Amino acid sequence: MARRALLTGITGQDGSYLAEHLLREGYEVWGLVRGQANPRVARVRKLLKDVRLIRGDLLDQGSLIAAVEKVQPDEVYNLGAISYVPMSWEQAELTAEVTGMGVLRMLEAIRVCSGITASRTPTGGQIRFYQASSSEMFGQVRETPQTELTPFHPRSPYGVAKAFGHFLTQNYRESYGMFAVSGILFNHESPRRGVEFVTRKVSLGVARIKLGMAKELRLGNLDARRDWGFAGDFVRAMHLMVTAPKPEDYVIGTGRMHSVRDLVEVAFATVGLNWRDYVVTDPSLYRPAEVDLLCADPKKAKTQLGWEPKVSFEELVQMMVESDLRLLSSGRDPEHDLAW
Ligand code: NDP
Ligand code: GDR
Repeated sequence: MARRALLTGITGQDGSYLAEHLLREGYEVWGLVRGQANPRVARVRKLLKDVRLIRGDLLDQGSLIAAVEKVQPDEVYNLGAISYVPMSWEQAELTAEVTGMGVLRMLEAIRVCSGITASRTPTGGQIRFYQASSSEMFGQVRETPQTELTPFHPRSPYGVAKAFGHFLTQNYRESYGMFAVSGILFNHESPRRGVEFVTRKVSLGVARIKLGMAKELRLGNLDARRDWGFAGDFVRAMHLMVTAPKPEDYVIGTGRMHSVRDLVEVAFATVGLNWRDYVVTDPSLYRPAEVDLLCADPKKAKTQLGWEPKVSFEELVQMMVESDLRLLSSGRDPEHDLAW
C-alpha cells in the first residue's frame, strides 16, 4: 500500500514542491487547507490534482485531531506558518499562535491519535513528524557558518515562535519517543515564492522594469546576507530526514552566502541592465531588528543523508527572473496568479 503523507502549508511554496516530490515517490498525499473561501485552495486544487484536501487550521486543535484520524498518515509535514518575518512584528500574538503553538497542536493531535501517553517507556507511535524549523532561530549569530549545535538568538517574533516549535519537537521526541525531526532550513526560493520575499520582489521588479511596466525597485537593507538555495532541492532533504533510520535534526543550506546587493546585481544583469540605475533604498523597509548574516554548514546532511543542493545561486536567480518575464508577458497578475 502507498505510504500516506499529511502536509500543512500545502498552498505555500514548499507545500507545492514537497507534494510533487512525494507524489513522484508513490505517496498518497493529503493537504490541510483552511478558510471558507481561500482563493489559494482553488488554485492548489487545479494545479496539484492528485493531492487530496482536508479542512483544518493550526489554530484549531479539534480540526487537527480530526484530520489525523481521517487521513491515518504515516508521515506528517508541518509546513504551515505565518512565515513573513516583518508580519511577525505587526501580528506578534497571531504569529506565536500559528507558527509556535500550531506545532504544539499538531504534535498533540499525533500523540492523542496514536494513543501515546507519558511513561518511563514511551511507545513513540507509528507516525513520523517533520517540523519546518528555520535559520531565523540563529538570528544574531555567534559563529559562522551555523551548524546543528550553534546557539539560538532569534531577532523577531517569528524567530522566537520557530524556536518554540523546534524545542517542542525535540521534547516530544525525548518525552514520548516519537519520530519527530526538525529541518533547520536556510532561505530557499523559487518562481513559486511569495511576492513579499526579497528574491521574488527582485525578480518581479526586474521583469517589470525590463518590460517597461516600472521605473524603479524600492528595497530595504541591501547589506543583509543570506544563504539562498532552491526550494525544489530543499524539499528532498525534508523527505530524507523523515525516512532516515534515526530521528535527528539537520541544517539544510548551500553553504554559500550572498548579500541583497549581490542578488540585485545578478538579477538585473540577467536582462542586461545595471541595478544602480533602478534600485532605490527605502529606510521604511528596514526591520526593527535585522539578522545581518546567515550561512549554513550542511555537512551533517551531506554525510548522513547524502543530501546536496543541485541549483546554484546564479541559476536560481535566472530561473526566477525568466519565470516572471514569462508570467508578466502573458498578461497574468503576479499578486493573484501562481507562477506555475
Ligand atoms: P509560505 O508562506 O509560502 O506558506 C505558508 C503556509 O502556511 C501556507 O500554505 C498558509 O496557508 C499556511 N498557513 C498559514 N496560517 C495557517 C494556519 N492558521 N493553519 C494552517 N496553515 C496555515 O511558506 P514556505 O512554503 O516558504 O515555507 C514553509 C514552511 O517552512 C514555513 O513554516 C516557513 O516558516 C518555513 N521555512 C521557510 C523557509 C523558506 O526560505 N521558504 C526557510 C525556513 C523555514 P494559507 O494559504 O491558508 O494562508
Ligand atoms: P527572511 O526573508 O526574512 O530571511 O525570511 P526575506 O526575503 O523577507 O528577507 C531577506 C533579507 O532581505 C532583506 N531585504 C528585504 N526583504 C524583503 N522581504 N523586502 C525588501 O524590500 C527587502 N530589502 C532588503 C531583509 O531585511 C532580510 O535581511 C525567509 C522566510 O521564508 C522565513 O519564513 C524563513 O524562515 C527564513 O527565510 C529562513
